[in-house]
Amino acid sequence: MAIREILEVPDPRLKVVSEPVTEFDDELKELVSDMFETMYDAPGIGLAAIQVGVPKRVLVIDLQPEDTEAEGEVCSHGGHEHVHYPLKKEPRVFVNPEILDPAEELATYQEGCLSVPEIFADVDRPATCRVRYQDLEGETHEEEMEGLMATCIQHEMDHLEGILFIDHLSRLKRNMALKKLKKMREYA
Ligand code: GNR
Ligand code: NI
Repeated sequence: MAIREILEVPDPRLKVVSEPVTEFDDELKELVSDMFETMYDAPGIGLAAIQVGVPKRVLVIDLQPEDTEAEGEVCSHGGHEHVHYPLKKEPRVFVNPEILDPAEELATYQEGCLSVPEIFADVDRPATCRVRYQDLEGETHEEEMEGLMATCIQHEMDHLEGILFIDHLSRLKRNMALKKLKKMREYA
């Protein structure tokens, strides 16, 4: 297990179209295990192999919902209180994923990307979709996705085609985002 380096814009490797996986071997399992470790460390809710420089059609996702069944920790600041619950681990692996029947209805989420640090922007995407994918053993599955899961898998699928969420913004907004990132790096 190892944390791998996450590529950031403007690394040209982020524009590469990733290749299908054909061997469901130990190298694939090691890649996926490193991708989880890298994603949890970042932290993020999804990661595509190309973000660690491997041009293969492999995604990992863990939305890590709050475990409201578990004991929460009361946190108070600024006069109001809220409860923090531990995060539930729900690791998912998608090999050679395909999107089937995306809904016409769109949903808007504020997206971010580990390869475009500190930048957040609203992106519209089909609200639901079906995903056909293989698991680590090469078995094929199909699943209906909605909500944040649908958005996240579409964001990750874009990485496999060399597309970043900022590519969905107007040129003006994308240039503003990239300028902001450049400024932040100057002060870092
Ligand atoms: O951590 C991430 N959060 C996120 C939020 C909204 C929509 C998509 C994402 S994916 C992102 C991690 C990442 O860059 N995956 O490629
Ligand atoms: Ni991303």
